[in-house]
Amino acid sequence: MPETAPKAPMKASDLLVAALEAEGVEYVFAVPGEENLDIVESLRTSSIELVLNRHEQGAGFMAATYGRLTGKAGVCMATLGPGATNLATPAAYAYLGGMPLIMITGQKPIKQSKQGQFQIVDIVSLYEPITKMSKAIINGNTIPALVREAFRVAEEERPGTVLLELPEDIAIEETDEPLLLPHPRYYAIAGDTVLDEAAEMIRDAKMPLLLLGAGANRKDAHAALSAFAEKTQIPFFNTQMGKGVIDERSDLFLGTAALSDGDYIHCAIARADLIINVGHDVVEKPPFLMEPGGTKVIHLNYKAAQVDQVYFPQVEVVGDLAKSITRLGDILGGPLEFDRSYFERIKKETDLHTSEGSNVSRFPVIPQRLVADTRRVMGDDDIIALDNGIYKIWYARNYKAHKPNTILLDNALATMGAGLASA
Ligand SMILES: Cc1ncc(C[n+]2csc(CCOP(=O)(O)OP(=O)(O)O)c2C)c(N)n1
Repeated sequence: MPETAPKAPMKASDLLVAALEAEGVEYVFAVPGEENLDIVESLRTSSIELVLNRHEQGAGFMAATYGRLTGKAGVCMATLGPGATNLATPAAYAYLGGMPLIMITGQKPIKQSKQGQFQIVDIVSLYEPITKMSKAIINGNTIPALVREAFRVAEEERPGTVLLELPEDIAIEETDEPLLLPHPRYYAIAGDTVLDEAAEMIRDAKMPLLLLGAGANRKDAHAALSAFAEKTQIPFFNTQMGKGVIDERSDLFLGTAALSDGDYIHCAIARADLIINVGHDVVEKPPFLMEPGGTKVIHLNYKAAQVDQVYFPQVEVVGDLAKSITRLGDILGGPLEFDRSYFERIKKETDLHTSEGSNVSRFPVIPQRLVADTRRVMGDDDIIALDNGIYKIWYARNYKAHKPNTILLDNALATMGAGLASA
């Protein structure tokens, strides 16, 4: 790994901020406290902008959304005790939602303290179940390795939350430890054997469907997936967090699995004999439920499937999503031949039903009209950020996303409160 030696011993908080700069951090979203003052001072003379918030939860949601949209970990900061506990909801939001987030929290001195247990909570243990990694920095010399590891863990598939706690007396230590610089990350490519097996299953299918989930929105898989659908002419549907991966104005789009059951798209799912699942994992509310002996599933993702009572795919194509799907399209060659008439009927019903009420002038406004009006005024690249409630379902079902990640909603923790901060 490349490394750079600092010119002279530096303060640990300066080294921490230098390590954040080396990771490309642009913003730290924070409600700082007394225990973060050294970091705040180190940030003041850095290239990183400190974005002050009114509540730690908002800072966490903002940083998580930065991570969700860029793939680079967003960073937020809070003080010890109550500041750190206020980050719990965004920690769980990013952990379940697969968003790279790094939370830096302060702490009282750990070598010698005259505070007793005032404001002391075991934050590192508290966060263990809702982070991918939760660690205290107990020696300034470990900062370069810990920060590099934090970014690796937060950003690597499946992305999520990391907590680093920096106590006051460690922040002022002197250290001459060199930085460890990041390097580009490449994911492994699925092997030919499994790709051939998947292609054979697709060729044998009588009514295959393509499903796009959150994982396909996290990475730049839009072009590869659009080309795959175009080439094979397999109809697709998506999860709420997979909206927009392929333009939903496509003739092949059958709808979003916004409701749990009983929608037109569920009729298509019930008839399908194979679902090619790209990027959905069981953390998001299930778009379909597998049953023993029922519809077969091919799982395409960066990681193998987490098995669940409702999810146990027969074939797993594990590796770089875009590369796997392009390879699969090459093997299949061209449009698949199968009877599409039922799926075409579903498409007609879905389009009819999701556009119903678009022009109804009633007061108070009905959800269908509100969604339609929002779509009318938004450009292709414009982003809407939603909170939670029934209205989110209306948007997920009726709003046609034209581009990836242009509808930001939470269908994993499904927390209220994230919408405004995300925006
Ligand atoms: C932090 C949090 N608290 C509570 C809930 C449970 N919850 C989900 S939707 C909802 C009500 C939302 O009401 P409103 O914002 O008026 O939207 P509507 O459902 O009427 O569209 C509640 C309390 C939640 N998801 N997150």
